[in-house]
Amino acid sequence: MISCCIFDLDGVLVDTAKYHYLAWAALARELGFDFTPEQGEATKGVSRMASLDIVLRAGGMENRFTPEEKERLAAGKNARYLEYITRMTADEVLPGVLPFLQELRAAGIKVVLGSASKNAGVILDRCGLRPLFDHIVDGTLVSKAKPDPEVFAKGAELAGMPPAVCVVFEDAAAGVEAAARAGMRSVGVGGSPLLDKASMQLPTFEGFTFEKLCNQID
Ligand code: B16
Ligand code: MG
Repeated sequence: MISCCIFDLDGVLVDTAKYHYLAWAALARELGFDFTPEQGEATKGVSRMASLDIVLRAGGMENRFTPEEKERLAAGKNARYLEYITRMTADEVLPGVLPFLQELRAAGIKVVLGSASKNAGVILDRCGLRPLFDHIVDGTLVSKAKPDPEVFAKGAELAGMPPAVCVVFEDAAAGVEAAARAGMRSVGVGGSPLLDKASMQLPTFEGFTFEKLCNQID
């Protein structure tokens, strides 16, 4: 039985991964090195400070900065990221997402957000998605980053649902692992081979329905 669907945000409902990447790449350029899209893959789903460490490591600068300087670098990246996301519109919700969320709500399935992002609220408001969620758990409410299960465990708790009836939708390997550690099944969204541990794969939400979810998941 499935009674609760928990959605990651970046890369599942909206394609903000491209904005994260542009902002990290700009920071790397300021520091004097290139941060490639391939290197950017590793920042998906992980926290802001963990992403900064990935960027600095790519430039051989992992031991260069004090914790205070790192906070400043991360704040600079976030300011640039905010410039992108405060211009987002509902057009940037990924294809098929809206009808699927609406179908879940009409069927009485709990719809929960489980995102690592501290900017989730801005994105949900800009894209008009907030009213579709029963509960929102984001980076402002959790202290342990994915692959820790905290974000999904908290979402299920708020919804009053046991893990066995929850399904997590994720685009990042760290999120798929977090779902498994929370005792939940997961749907790997976007078709990356890095998601092979998910219970099922979903290249796109276009044409996807609750019935297909129930039939296709293990
Ligand atoms: P912020 P998700 C994650 O969001 C992103 O995938 C990841 O790239 C980012 O570093 C993290 O949020 C923190 O984001 O800097 O906005 O707090 O995929 O868990 O929705
Ligand atoms: Mg994501």
